[in-house]
Amino acid sequence: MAHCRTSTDVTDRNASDLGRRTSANGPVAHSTALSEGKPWQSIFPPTQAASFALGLNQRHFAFRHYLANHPLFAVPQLLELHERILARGERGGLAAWEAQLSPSKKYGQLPKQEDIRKAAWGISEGRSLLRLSGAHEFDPRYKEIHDRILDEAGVLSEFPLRQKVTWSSMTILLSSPGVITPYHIDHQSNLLFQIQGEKDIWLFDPKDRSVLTEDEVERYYAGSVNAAEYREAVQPAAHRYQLKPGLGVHNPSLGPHWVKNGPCVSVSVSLNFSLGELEARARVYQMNRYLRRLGFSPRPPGHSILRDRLKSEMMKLMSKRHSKNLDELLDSMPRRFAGRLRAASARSRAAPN
Ligand SMILES: O=C(O)CCC(=O)C(=O)O
Ligand SMILES: [Fe+2]
Repeated sequence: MAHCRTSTDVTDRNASDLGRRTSANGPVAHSTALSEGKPWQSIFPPTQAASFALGLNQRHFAFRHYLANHPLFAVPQLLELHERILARGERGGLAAWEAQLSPSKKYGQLPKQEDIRKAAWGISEGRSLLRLSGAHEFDPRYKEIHDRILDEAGVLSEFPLRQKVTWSSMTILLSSPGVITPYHIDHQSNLLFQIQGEKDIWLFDPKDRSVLTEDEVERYYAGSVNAAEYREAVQPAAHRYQLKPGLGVHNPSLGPHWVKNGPCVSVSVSLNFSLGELEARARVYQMNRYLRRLGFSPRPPGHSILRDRLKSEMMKLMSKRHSKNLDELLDSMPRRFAGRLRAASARSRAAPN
C-alpha cells in the first residue's frame, strides 16, 4: 500500500463542514495568496532560462518550480473553491470523468460524472479525472498566480509572452490513484506543474507526422477535439517524464500526450495559452478543411508563407470575430463558415448562367 500525503486527505471531512468555512461571495477570510503577508517567492528557479529560451512553444522540456507547497493548491482548499463555484448554482469550468484503463480510450468515450461534488470528495477512493478550467476567473488569488507564471516564463524565455498571448487559462486537475488521462492533443501551449502525487506523462513531438497526421490536426481544428488516435506502434516515439511535486513539463501546441497517475491522489496545475501565430495556423487548417470538401487538395500549413497568410486572412474574414477561447476557435468559425459555404453554393446553383 502506497504511503500518500495525509495533510490533504479529504476522507475525514464532509461537505457541510466545508460549507461553514466557505463564503459564497468570494475568497475565504484566511487568505493564503503569496502576496498577502508572505515573502515574495518566484515561480521558477532562474537557472532554467536556457530550457525556456530554447524550448518554449517549440519542444517539450521539464522544469522545476516552487508552487508545490502553495496552500491554494492543497486539496482542501481546492474543494473549497469547487464548493464556491457550485454554490453559484452552475458548474463553471468544472467537469469530471470516470477514467478508463487505456490511453486509447478518448475523452468522448469516458463516462461523464454528473455529480461533481461526489467525484471531488471521493477522489482518493474513486477513479475520477476532475478538471477545473479557468480557476483564475473565479478567484483573484489564482489570477495573480496565473499572471505571474506568464510574466516569469516570458522573462526566462526572453519572449514577450504576456503581450503575445491572446487567451489563457489556469486549469486545475485532480486525479484518483492509478487513473489514465486519454491520449489527446490541445491547441494551447502548456506549462504543467505537478503539485501533489507522482505521475508519468508521455509527450510526443507535435511535428512528427508519423505520430500525429495532418488529417488528425485538420479534423481537430474542424471541431473534432478527439481526432488524435492513439496507436500502440508509436509509443516508443514518446518521451516519458516522471512528474513529482516541484517538477513540471512544457508541452507545445498540438504535442500529443497521455498520463498515468501513480498510487496517490494527484494535483496538477496547467497554465495553457494561445498565441496569434497558433490561431493563424489553426485558420489555415480550417480553410483547408473546407477547400477539401469543395474537392481541392490543399497543402498543409508551412509550405508557403503567402498562401498560408491568404487562407488565414480569408478564414478570419469569414469568421468575423477573434476567438476568446478554444470553443470559439474550434466551433464557431467552422460553423459560421460552413453556413456561408452552403449559402454560396445555393446562390450559385440558383444563379442564372
Ligand atoms: O495531467 C493530466 O492528467 C492531463 C494534463 C493535460 O492534458 C494538459 O494539461 O493538457
Ligand atoms: Fe492536455
